[in-house]
Amino acid sequence: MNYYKVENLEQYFKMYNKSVREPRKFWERIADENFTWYQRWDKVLEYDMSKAEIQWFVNGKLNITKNCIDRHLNKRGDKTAIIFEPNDPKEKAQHITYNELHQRVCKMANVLREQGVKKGDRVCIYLPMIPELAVSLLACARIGAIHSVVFAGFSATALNSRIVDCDAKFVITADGSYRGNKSIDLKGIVDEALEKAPMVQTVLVAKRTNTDVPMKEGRDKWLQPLLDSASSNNVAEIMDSENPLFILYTSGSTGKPKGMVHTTGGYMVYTAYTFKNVFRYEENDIYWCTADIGWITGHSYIVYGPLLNGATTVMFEGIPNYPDFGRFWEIVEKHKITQFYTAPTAIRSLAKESTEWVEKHDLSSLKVIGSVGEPINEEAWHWYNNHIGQKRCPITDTWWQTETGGVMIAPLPFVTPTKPTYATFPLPGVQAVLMDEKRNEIEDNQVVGSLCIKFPWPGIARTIWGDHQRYIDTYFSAFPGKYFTGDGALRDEVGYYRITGRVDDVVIVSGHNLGTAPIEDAINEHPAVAESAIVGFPHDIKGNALYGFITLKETGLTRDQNNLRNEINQHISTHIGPIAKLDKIQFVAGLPKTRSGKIMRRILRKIAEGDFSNFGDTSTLLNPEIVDLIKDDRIE
Ligand code: 7RM
Repeated sequence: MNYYKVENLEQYFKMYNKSVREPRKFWERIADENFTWYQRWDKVLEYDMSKAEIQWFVNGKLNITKNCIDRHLNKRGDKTAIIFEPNDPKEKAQHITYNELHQRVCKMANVLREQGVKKGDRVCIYLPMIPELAVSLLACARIGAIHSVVFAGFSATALNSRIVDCDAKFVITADGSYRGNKSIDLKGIVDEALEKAPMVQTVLVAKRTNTDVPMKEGRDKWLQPLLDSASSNNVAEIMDSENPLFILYTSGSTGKPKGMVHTTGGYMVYTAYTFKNVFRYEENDIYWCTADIGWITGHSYIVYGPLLNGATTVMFEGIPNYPDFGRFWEIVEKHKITQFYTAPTAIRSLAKESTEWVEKHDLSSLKVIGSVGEPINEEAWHWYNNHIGQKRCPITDTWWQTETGGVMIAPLPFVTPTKPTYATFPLPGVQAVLMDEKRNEIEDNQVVGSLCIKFPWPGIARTIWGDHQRYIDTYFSAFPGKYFTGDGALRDEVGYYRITGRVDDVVIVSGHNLGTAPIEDAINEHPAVAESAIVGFPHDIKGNALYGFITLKETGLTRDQNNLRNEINQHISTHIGPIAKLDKIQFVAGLPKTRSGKIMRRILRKIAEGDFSNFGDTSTLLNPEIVDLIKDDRIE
């Protein structure tokens, strides 16, 4: 049996069972067969869940960039590692081979060393989706510096708090960035962020928009001239398995963002293994994940996972609707994409538009399509399946988190039969369980519980930067001995998991526990509805009642609103039950979303309650202006 890649369902069960019986042997074989280590580990795993202390491949020595790049040079030196597809379709795409990537990463690594970056230093990377971004991550990893990428759509305030939190002395940014027909003054945002970040000594500035930006003497340096004079010979730092590779901030539901720390050995093994299995990757595939590298999805499945497998990975600078709604499909056709990985929010936004945008393009190169980031509702699943996968390409609905490092639950394409809205089976090596309020494992089907993982896997984050106690409290306290995901899920009769949404998205109405996600699913099936978000609000009689914020498709905008409200409630009644009917329905122009496409329900909850006092940290919102609009039209 090929240990690395599951070929059929029987093998899946065999491997799954083996991974539960002998987890150390299971992971050891994967780590042994597929990577270059300077020194093998003494012990596969050491852990104590009560203290949230987890170590994988203890005392193993490696450098992840040796595995991402150098290891491929003999066989794949001239193969394309990265295809850069610019924002403007008229600008030529760039094909960067493994040899070229090696050169560029070595040069950048030398520049960083010359600038004084040492092993263990934090380097904040605030770059658009240009090749320098991937190169910067890898250059940090090469010299043992800890990268902390901040998505280049975040505000100065958000950037500042992340720089300060990890005490980064170095920042890599660009003059500006392109996004659709807009350009953004990135350097200006950095300058503002640094007003209150005195620890930053050096800012390296890449050129993208060629705008004239102020350069602060002694602090700011243009990157290109430094790269031009740098040597392309670089000896990689020898890293311990458990040395931090990167910090990535994820917003908690309250409070300041959490700097999740991932370490080198386990993250490498986990992203490589999951990439190959989840996307059924084969040599010469052209793989495209539409995420931004500023998110974990981009770290694990644009950069590390694909490169560890010697794959060709696409970096797209632009957005789905520029210059028109066919951009994604044009790119699929142009680069003959074989695996396409995107988020439900993107799928829904494109599904609103005419299917002519899809039909204009040849999607026959596609083999596998994936979804990530939130539960994919039934309607979006079918649209994706019918129009993009053309019923030929299995959809892999991948459930995972910043904290998990890589995919945890997902159908293996051509192995696990798909089922709309189900993420299906946990991957071999992932011991998922559902827990009830009494902290007992749920054995029954169709019962929603708290999704936990009861054994460590190599990709798990090791701590929250600077706050290990918060790490313990957030993930290891609710269910002692287990990692608590914060998500609710149920299992069907064959053992498929369906993620029902964050556990805090449950509202108790007249004593009934109602998950808001299934109600949203039902509403979204109404032909006039584009998207919806449901929250609870206090109600004298029911305890809580439901408030729906709904955006309409073009066809819905001209309808009589009260008729539409009745229809939507009727629809909920027949699909879920009268108990789930909404007390208040507000049609809105948009929903407040984080920059990664997650609806910020916390704000909607406050609006529904009529509490406008403090919306908390809104610096991660993509569309903060929508909040006031929604507030003004609130239904009493
Ligand atoms: C990869 C990523 C994590 C949260 C997670 C879930 C939700 C992600 C799915 C999903 C249902 C999915 N990391 N989530 N994937 N819910 N089905 N396939 O998104 O840290 O940014 O978010 O996203 O609630 O806990 S993340």
